[in-house]
Amino acid sequence: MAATDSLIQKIGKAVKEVAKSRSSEWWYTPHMAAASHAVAERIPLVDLVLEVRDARIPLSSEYLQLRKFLSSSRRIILLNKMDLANRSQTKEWMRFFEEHRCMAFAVNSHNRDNIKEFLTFLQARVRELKKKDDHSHAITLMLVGIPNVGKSALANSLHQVGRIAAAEKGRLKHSVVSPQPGETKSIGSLKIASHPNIYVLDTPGVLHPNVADDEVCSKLALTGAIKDTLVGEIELARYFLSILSLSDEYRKWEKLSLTNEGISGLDKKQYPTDHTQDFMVNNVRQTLYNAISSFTGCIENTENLARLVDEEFEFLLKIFHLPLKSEAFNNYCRFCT
Ligand SMILES: Nc1nc2c(ncn2[C@@H]2O[C@H](COP(=O)(O)OP(=O)(O)OP(=O)(O)O)[C@@H](O)[C@H]2O)c(=O)[nH]1
Ligand SMILES: [Mg+2]
Repeated sequence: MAATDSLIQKIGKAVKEVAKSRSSEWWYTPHMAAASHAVAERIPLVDLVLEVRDARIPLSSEYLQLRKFLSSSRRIILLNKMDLANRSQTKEWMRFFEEHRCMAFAVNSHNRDNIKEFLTFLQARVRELKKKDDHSHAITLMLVGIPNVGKSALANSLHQVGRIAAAEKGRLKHSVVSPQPGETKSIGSLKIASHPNIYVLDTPGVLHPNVADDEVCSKLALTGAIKDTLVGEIELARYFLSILSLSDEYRKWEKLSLTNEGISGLDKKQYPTDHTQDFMVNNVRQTLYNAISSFTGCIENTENLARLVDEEFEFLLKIFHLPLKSEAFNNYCRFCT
């Protein structure tokens, strides 16, 4: 998409700069190298590998190290965070993987019914495996993937809906889930079914040692596989706003019930305070909807798109009560010129 090219290049360049400097927070951290080795050692030992990808970027979030290991019959691709992806595009991706003879399943780790359905699918797969290989031992599945795609959330959800005794659920520890990439540092095991016993291994997220191309870097940064601070939060926000402005997604927000005055214009008594965040989200959406739909220039043109994004930025700074000329924003403007 030509209008976003310069942002993609900037983000790609920022990631490459960090990778070159090899600071403690670079693209491929020492703990990733160790984890990559540990995961590779276990691949031949486990019964199935569940490769978790981000449903919004199913190709860019591939765990590339798997390519050299597996026949597709021992791998299931999971498109996690399906709730954040476009539904019809996810269906197309599922068809794509089917055509490429890859087993794939779209999931939302936060949705209990969806996870139950997935567990049933897994148990059926395990029964097939047992028929073929006559396993008498417990079955082990391993979750692998790049950082922040939801491996630990999925491991916990499978354990929580797991077909195991209540006492086993209480005793076992859970994986730590975090919005920051790189949270899981070691391999952990959770039981998810009995008769036969099925265990799932949660593993640390690992990127490929070679830095990806600019567009992949940008997508990984935007969806949270790379720390925002590594890339530059303002570039990322601009990249997100550009994609949003060029897509039709914002049109869904037309009918939001907030007034143009936003939260400050609401009768706060009507709304319980613990829902403030929902109203903030609605307020942001409505503001962006108004900014994009009232913009008159052709946004396929790079300069016009940049102008629209500037306007959106100003509106957002107002909503969040941030100073219009913050130091970071000034530095960014200097960087752009
Ligand atoms: N909306 C949504 N968020 C999800 C889903 N699955 C996980 N998340 C969120 O994504 C973030 C990352 O989840 P984790 O489970 O910690 O990801 P991870 O792959 O284990 O990350 P690392 O341990 O860093 O490799 C958390 O904020 C989760 O709550 C999902 O299906 N939908
Ligand atoms: Mg994790």
